[in-house]
Amino acid sequence: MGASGPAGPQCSPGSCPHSSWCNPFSKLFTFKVTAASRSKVTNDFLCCYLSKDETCPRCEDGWEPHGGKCYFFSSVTLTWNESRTQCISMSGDLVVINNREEQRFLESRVRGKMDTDDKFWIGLTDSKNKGEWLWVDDTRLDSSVKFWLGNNPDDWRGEKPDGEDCVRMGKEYLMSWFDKSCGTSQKYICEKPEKA
Ligand SMILES: [Ca+2]
Ligand SMILES: [Ca+2]
Repeated sequence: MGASGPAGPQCSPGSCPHSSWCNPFSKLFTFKVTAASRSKVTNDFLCCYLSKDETCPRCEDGWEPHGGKCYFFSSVTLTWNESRTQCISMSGDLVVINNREEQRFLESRVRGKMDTDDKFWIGLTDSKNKGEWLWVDDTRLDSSVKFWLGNNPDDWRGEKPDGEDCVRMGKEYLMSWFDKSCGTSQKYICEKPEKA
């Protein structure tokens, strides 16, 4: 729409009055059309819609959108705690895998990002109580939504005497979770909601 579009700061390049307006099917848009001045809202919507690729990214640079969430796949390695701190500093947290579809997406994405043996921390740990696997949002691991590989979790003590209390994912299968000593350095996956 550019120079011929409605005047006002909300239509300047690089801004959007409300990113939800970029979605003509969103409830907010429907609500605004009903509740506010129809012509103004339509203008704002058109402005936003026509330039949405530039002005309404769903995720920040470096984050990948999927299913209403944004995902960050690190290229550096950190311990599980350091990884979590890093995700939180970017307004997210380590990824919580809520269903099979999300696991499938993540598995397909890490596949192209792994060197020989590196894998990615996810937000699952039993460091509070051995054997009680909790996600970083404090939900308990659902027995119908788990993707351990082979005989994991095995709490192997060959590497560190306190065993393996954190979970990383990788390997080219849907079943791709391994418990691992939290103090080892791994790549990691952060998750946060799309921009409102
Ligand atoms: Ca999730
Ligand atoms: Ca293990």
